[in-house]
Amino acid sequence: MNPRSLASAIAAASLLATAAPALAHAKLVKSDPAANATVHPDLKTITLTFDDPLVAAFSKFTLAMPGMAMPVKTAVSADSKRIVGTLPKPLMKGTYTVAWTAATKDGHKTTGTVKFKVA
Ligand SMILES: [Cu+2]
Repeated sequence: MNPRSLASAIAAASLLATAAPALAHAKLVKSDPAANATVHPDLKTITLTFDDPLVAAFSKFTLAMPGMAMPVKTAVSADSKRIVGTLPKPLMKGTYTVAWTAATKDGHKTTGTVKFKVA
């Protein structure tokens, strides 16, 4: 490779490196309850925190016990980084799965789950 094409290869590589963050999708950075935590039945809210601002209309989560959906009302926080779910009533003892969808302004959606226990 001559120096000139090497230089353009490096330029192309650094362009790719620069472009990468723009392609990044929202990643879950924190959850409350934490993954696999055991919490009390009087849990009032579930909060998921992401690394990128979310599009509120397409970002949410559901809550379920094995074979049974549980009511939860979700909303995206004012800073757009968190999805907060409000629980209308105390939870039964058992294992719960939070299944989330996080949408970012680039139109990409990421999904994932967080499990926790109520005891
Ligand atoms: Cu993306």
